[in-house]
Amino acid sequence: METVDELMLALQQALEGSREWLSQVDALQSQHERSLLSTEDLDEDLHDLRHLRTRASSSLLTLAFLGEFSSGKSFLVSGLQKHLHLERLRVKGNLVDKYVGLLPASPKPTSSCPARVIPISAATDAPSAPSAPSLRVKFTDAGGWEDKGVADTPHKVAAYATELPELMLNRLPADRQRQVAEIEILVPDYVLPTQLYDLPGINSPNRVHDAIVTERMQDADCFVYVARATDTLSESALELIRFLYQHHKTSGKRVIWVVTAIDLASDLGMDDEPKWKTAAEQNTLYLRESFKTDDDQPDLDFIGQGFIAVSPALEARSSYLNHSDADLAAELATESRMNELRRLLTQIIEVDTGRKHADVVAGEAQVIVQRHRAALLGALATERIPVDRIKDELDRIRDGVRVLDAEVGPLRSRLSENLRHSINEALSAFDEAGLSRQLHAALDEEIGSANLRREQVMNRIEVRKTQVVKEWLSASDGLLSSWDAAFQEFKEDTLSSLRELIGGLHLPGSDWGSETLSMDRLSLPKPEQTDAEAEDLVRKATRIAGTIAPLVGIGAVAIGAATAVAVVPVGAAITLAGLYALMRDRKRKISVLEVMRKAEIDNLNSIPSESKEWFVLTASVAGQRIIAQADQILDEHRRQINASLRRLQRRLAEPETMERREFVEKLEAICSAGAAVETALARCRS
Ligand SMILES: Nc1nc2c(ncn2[C@@H]2O[C@H](COP(=O)(O)OP(=O)(O)OP(=O)(O)O)[C@@H](O)[C@H]2O)c(=O)[nH]1
Ligand SMILES: [Mg+2]
Repeated sequence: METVDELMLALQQALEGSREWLSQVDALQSQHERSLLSTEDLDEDLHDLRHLRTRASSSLLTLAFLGEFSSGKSFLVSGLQKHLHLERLRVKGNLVDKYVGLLPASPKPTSSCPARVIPISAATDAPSAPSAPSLRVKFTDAGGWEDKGVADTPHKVAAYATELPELMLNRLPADRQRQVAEIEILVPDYVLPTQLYDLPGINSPNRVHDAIVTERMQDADCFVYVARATDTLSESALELIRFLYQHHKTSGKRVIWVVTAIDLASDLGMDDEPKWKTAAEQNTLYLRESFKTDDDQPDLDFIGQGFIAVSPALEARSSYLNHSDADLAAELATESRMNELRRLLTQIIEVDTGRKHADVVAGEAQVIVQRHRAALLGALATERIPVDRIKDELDRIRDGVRVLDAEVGPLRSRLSENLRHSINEALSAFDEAGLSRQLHAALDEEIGSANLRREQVMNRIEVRKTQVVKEWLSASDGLLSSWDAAFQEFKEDTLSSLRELIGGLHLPGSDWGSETLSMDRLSLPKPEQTDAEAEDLVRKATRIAGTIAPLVGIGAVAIGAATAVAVVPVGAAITLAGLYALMRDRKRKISVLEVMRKAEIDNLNSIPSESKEWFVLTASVAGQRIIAQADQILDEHRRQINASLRRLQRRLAEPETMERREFVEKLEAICSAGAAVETALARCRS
């Protein structure tokens, strides 16, 4: 098997091949003044291919960083890409150190928004790709990303990342009243092909940020939990770690544990070990105590090898000293242990995420090439129709269009009905009473004798709930596996209905068409779905969900749906993260221990119905996504028909010329070149 490096090289070449091929199509149509593909589509797809090349070279791993306030996340994110720099300033006559990173850092808790640090490659991205980090901002009042220019000063980034009035003054005047949803820093010079998400904690006062955190957790391949080396983990961190636990349990994603700022804890303790070492060991021990499996063993899937210790600040100091004292600089770089963390990340790319990312990128590019090749084959076939048959062909297609247009509407309603049916079918496998019994069997005794006022005890109960629900739902005859089957059937039905409808009207060159209409085409989303599309999806899904399960208050539905969009991964296995948020939010108001226990035991009864509501909503969004994609495919088919009609009309009016013959020959050559481009992309898929 080829290495990830070889695979990436092949993918880059295949993507470049795809881009060149599309440019050739563009050249052919302008040279012969014939329209083959819409120029708008072509421009957009050329842009998407460029973007895919960037992703293929720079985004082989996505990490979501979480940790308590001021734990050192932002320093670490900047440091990993070697964008944390030490500056020595003279303040009131004294020399002081100042670290400057990509993201604002502050020793005081500030509520900052979610931030992404995305590597871009100047060679492959837009020709105008900047050579310095640049800032993009998404506001809550508008959909897309807005460019805010070079991220040259920490103040500029802080102006958008935080909502402190004195910092917001550094925004553009028009932006001062706006609320930021998320920021993004694009870095052209980076050391790891990794996207880094710096996330504020959960339960932020800002609902939008909460939803983005959930969404980013879904995107991420792995999570990084960051703790400071100067303290050890305590109960205050448990809620966040449990949140991670629930995400880990439902998604299987790995957690990397990091203690940072070890330069601040380098003095020796009683045992003659530096304090950071003790902190890392203590923290690992704490995890082993707090997260146990059924048989009372530490949950090693979650804990892994435990905490890794690093200091981005030491590495920044090392770079600062590199010119004046190379030996000391090398020593500090080793002491910072940052390369150990990078080695671990590189290993994850090599054994795990690299191929997965390559597969998705190649799949998205394949869909683009396939679409255009289908259109070109259609054009070619039209050109080959003998002159005396053109008029019949025109009549035949016009008749077919009438039939097609009449069938599209009913198909749409049938798909929604099928989805409802699939969800109900999956639900029939969901034994709510069984889950309730299981929860009581696993927890009643423990709760009955527990001191529920202790966070550690509550933690154990919450961990246990997570385990029971997860096991119940993912058992071989449980809700998730029956949904997987029902959803697969729904997708296959949708695909064959589409094929039937599209195949019903035989366009010139469309013998090849059914091949283009693959499951990939139906289930791979366009690279960036616009917010308007996502919102619309939520609305539709809520409608479907509403007719199946009675849902709690309207507010909860809206929030649930907003996050549900985010929690449905491509391929749509159901995740339950949002469900746990419901469990977590349950207020425990009762003060007497006995009553608390009883309430806690009663609470178990509501978990099955909450699971059900959550499932229905999440499954609806997954299904609506497929229906939206089917809609797009039909729209495109309609456009192809129109193009065929135009071409046939043009041929009727046009005499046979040398120019036309030459054009047809070139078109033939381009169609076969397209097949080769597609094969090259297919080879990059695992
Ligand atoms: N000496 C030293 N200080 C560090 C290091 N990492 C973080 N710090 C300090 O800790 C403070 C907080 O770090 P941040 O990176 O802002 O922490 P954060 O987790 O992003 O904080 P919030 O975003 O506010 O939650 C910084 O201002 C630094 O003073 C480190 O490796 N060494
Ligand atoms: Mg921060």
